[in-house]
Amino acid sequence: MNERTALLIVDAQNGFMPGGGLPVAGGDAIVPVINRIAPRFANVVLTQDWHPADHVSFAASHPGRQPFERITLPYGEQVLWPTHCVQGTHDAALHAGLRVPQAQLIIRKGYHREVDSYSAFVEADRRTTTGLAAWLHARGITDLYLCGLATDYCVAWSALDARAAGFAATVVEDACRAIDLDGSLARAWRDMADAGVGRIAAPQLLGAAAG
Ligand code: VGL
Ligand code: ZN
Repeated sequence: MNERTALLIVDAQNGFMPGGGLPVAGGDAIVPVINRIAPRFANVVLTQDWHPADHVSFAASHPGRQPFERITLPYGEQVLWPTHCVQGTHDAALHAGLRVPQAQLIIRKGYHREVDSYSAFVEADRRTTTGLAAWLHARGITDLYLCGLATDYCVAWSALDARAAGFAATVVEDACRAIDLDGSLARAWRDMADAGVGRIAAPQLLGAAAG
């Protein structure tokens, strides 16, 4: 891939793998797929969900509430999650099998106690930037390929915000896995299609980049 293209690896962390705090079914199956596609990219950026222990998105922070219930916060609806990806823990570490030594940037997100951040670009208040768009623009990057966890939350929100920030965006669908809560996966694919987010499978990407 050329210098204007980057691979964005979203939340490929222990917390979203089987055995993690918020396990995504088959989450670990994306690791070998990512390891196959990443060498094709000169520019690689990773994200890490990075929450304080008392984060507002945790059900445990709301007495009497259970994981996967919804509450209303000042910025809108929030799903309450099981405790996951607490700063500095093994749960928050990147999967040890990832092989992306050339990665240039790790964007951490979700570190403000009162605000969640599914998106790699803008927090859930839809105002606070992570700085990623400015970094990509400054590097002359115009095209993004996205992969990671979870398809219907952090990958989808990141892809939609990438489009809103003027980037071309394509999701590598077999390098992602979904949480799929109440139809969230179908809704995410529909929203992404409507926003002009492309969709490709790793073998096609590898074929297209061959030679
Ligand atoms: C995610 C829910 C909560 C994700 C992160 O990475 O998709 N989902 N925090
Ligand atoms: Zn989170």
